[in-house]
Amino acid sequence: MQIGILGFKFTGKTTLFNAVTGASLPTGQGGVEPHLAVGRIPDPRLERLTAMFNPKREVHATVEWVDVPGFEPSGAAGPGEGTRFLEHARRVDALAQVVRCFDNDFETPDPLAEIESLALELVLADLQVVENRIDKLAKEKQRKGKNDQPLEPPLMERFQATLSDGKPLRDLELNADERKLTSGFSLLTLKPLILVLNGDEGGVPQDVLAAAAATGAEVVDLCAKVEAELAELSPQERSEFLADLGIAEPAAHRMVRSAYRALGLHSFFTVGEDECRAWTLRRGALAPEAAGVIHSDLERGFIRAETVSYEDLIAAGGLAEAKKLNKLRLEGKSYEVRDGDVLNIRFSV
Ligand SMILES: Nc1nc2c(ncn2[C@@H]2O[C@H](COP(=O)(O)OP(=O)(O)O)[C@@H](O)[C@H]2O)c(=O)[nH]1
Ligand SMILES: [Mg+2]
Repeated sequence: MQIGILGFKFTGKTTLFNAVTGASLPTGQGGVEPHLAVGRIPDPRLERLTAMFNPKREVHATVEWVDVPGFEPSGAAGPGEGTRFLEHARRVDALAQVVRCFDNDFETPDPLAEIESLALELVLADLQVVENRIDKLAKEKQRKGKNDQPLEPPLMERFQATLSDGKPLRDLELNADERKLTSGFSLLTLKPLILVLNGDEGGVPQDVLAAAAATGAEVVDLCAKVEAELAELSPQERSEFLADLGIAEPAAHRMVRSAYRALGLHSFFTVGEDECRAWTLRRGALAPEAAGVIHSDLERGFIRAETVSYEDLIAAGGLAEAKKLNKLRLEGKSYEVRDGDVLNIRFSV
């Protein structure tokens, strides 16, 4: 899974990328190359499990982050001109737009204009894809007397109407067949979007927060510069620093989890003396699919999943105690894994 960090130049994209991946790329340069790195999904629950089991290893779930080259409104050429930026945006699974809310030396911030301008660019790029597709479908129909996929023309026309209205496609209700049909087109406004309002230490103005939330996107506010500095501290130093400020965890952690949720993902855990580990799972996935995330043998030979919720395990104080309290369940193939489930897969191959 990849999340693209997008936005105008000098909004703090690379600073945020450094904060979430632990990279130390130079900032303030408005670079043109994309950068890719893996970042952990911060999860305080995993830390508590590690404290309980004292394993040799603690392994976080991860996602890949892409620092996408800055978006530049396609001025003279007119909006909708293909940019390098769009190529990179098409390849990722979710979009995190960094919006500048802090003052820099040369321009006062205009966060709402940034949000609208990028949203429009994505809508226009999708409209072009959809209209090309409509042309192709019309030609196919002329040639063959019908379309191979009869569901597609009405769907594309619905898309065209929505986009022509200036609206993203992500709010449309699509059934499973329709989703499948569209999956090959890399439509940008179908991808989950989160808005990262990047402010100064003083925070982001309330009216900007409200206006961003009104777009329907998931909104997180932070100060990327502080987050990048926090990421460079040792865990010990970081908790002391946060405790001084009376903050439970870095804002970047909230941002990462929002993006993870927006992707339709959640985590389950495996625990033991060797390793406590968080694994990424599609929301809605059943126990055998979770087993398959660990190893394909576990999915193939799946028998049962010994399951306890994170909360029950913590409340009980250990696996043996949870079992005594009847909190350890044996779940079968049709069990839908919940966020925070602690699983032990029984299998035979
Ligand atoms: N005041 C302030 N400056 C920031 C913040 N985030 C980034 N910057 C600065 O803005 C400039 C551009 O940041 P950079 O991450 O390179 O932006 P990019 O072009 O979007 O990748 C750098 O000088 C950063 O130090 C922030 O939260 N507050
Ligand atoms: Mg950059």
